[in-house]
Amino acid sequence: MRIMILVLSLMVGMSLGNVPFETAQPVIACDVINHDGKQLLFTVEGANDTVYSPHLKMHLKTGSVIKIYQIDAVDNFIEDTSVVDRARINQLDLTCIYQNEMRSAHPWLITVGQSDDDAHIEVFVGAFRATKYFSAETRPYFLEYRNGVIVRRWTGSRLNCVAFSDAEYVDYDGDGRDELKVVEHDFRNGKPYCQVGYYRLYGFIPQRLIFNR
Ligand SMILES: [Ca+2]
Repeated sequence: MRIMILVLSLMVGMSLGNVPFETAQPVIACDVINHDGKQLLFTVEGANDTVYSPHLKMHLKTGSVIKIYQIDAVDNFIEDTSVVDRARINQLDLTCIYQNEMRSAHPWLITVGQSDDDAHIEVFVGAFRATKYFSAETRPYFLEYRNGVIVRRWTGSRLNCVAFSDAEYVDYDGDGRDELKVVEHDFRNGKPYCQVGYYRLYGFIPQRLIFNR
């Protein structure tokens, strides 16, 4: 249910009406979700900087704004929201229904899902910033889209590990609710290691349900 946008290319000739989706703002990451009979596209977009994660030893291209679009053409709905590609999105008729400036958080990843009993949409954003006690690294932002706005649920310095390189809402255990799958990175005895953890918010606190590696 998530599409990481890692390259900017291939979009020549693809357009949204007369305005190519890509040209208005560079799209860094996006995800699509079915919601209340509609389809919504969540994006991280806008020009910002490229940051370097000392723990992941990789560069991350960041955006400046979170936007939500309604996909208008009913007969154009995305059938499988897990495999939507960038070219497909550029062919859709989109109406921007919300945007939220997040430049200072340096967002580089977004994934959306439904992990509890209410109708609000869970939104997880990969941010990158320093905190009071830690130097700049990837930061988990658990947000929620409710009543037409994005609100903060839980933002913290880290989950189980120092950094994460990917995240995606998926229904891991098949119970109809999405868990947040996070690819996390840490050091053990001085050596880097990676694990995949599955999280869900209980109240306002993320709890790891299981990790499988
Ligand atoms: Ca589940």
